[in-house]
Amino acid sequence: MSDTIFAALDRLAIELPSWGFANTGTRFGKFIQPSAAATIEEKLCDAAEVHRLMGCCPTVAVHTAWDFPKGLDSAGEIARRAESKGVRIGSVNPTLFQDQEYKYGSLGNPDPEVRKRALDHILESLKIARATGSKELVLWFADGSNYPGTANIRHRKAWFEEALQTVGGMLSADETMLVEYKPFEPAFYHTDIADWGMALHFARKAGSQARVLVDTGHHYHTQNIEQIVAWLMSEGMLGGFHFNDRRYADDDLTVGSIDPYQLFRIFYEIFLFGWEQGAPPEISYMVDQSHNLKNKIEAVIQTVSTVQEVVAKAALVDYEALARHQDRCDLIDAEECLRKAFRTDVTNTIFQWRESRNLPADPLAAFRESGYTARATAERGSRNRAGAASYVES
Ligand code: PSV
Ligand code: MN
Repeated sequence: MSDTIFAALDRLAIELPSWGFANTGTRFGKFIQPSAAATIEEKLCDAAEVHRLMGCCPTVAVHTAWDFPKGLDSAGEIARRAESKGVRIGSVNPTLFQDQEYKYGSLGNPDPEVRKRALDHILESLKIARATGSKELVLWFADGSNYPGTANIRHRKAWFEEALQTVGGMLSADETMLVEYKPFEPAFYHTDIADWGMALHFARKAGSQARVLVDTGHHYHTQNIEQIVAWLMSEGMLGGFHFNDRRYADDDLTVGSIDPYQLFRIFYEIFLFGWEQGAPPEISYMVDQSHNLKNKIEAVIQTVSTVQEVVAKAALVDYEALARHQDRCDLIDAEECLRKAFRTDVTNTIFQWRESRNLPADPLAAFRESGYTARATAERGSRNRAGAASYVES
């Protein structure tokens, strides 16, 4: 058992989002944490602290407008700072949703000037990716409309196709572009890339370097996410994940906090595919969560630990026996292969793996003992409190 789990954990790398360490909020407001990061420097420090404790988070996803306000000019320096802290810049996410110009969309905007601006921003993000050593662009669009009849859905589709083809055509063989989908929010009537079928369509149009990104929070209730994962893998089109959990919609809750079995079923499909192919598929695993109430770094440690637990369990499924049971339609025996693995307590084996890799067995306890939050509060607290309209000490 431990060899299987050790091998699975050795292979697992999880990218952390820079925005997961900053004070973010809901549309009803922000609750300020005095220790939260505000600058890219601080976000990199926080991510590096998680990597120091977990050993499996070597890269940090960045959002162009939030992390590179000076654009390309600061990119090389930011990459060097990341490396000096022991991490690297990972996926670059163009920010195509907050500027006033994007009120009616970015690549789907009826105004050709705005579409050009959005495309230029993606191309600038590609240059930033290259200057930081990143090989991945992750594209999420807030484009859509709120009322029937207000947008020409087909024209917008064509504008997306054209722009994504342009970006895809500029990528070299070692670069990828992942297209993310989301059924609604901020648009409430139609969304230009609303589901995995639309994302797959655009990724195919964009050429050989494009794939689909599955954000686990971006699905309707009861959607069978693992089936989407299985289909995308069988088409060679699954590029990556944004991990988080949801109860109602895109809630950005800690992955596995609501439905750990669903996360397990996703990894089961991935391991089954890898077992059949003789090698694990190449997939980027990224976290996309912003915690408003939990201590941000602790929540990220909890997140990464949860993914490790679920991966360890999925690795334990007896895939040979399972395949036999599936062929014979032995339903109970087949299902029990999953249930048995999911029930297995992998805690101690994960602790042993960490110790064997010179990592703290209990990273959450190690983080709390480190005094990091107190130091960050001392350094950042007065600025963070001053930046908040009203601040209540907890
Ligand atoms: C949108 O909800 C999303 O999932 C996209 O990945 C964004 O880049 C990210 O969240 C941060 O807002
Ligand atoms: Mn996402």
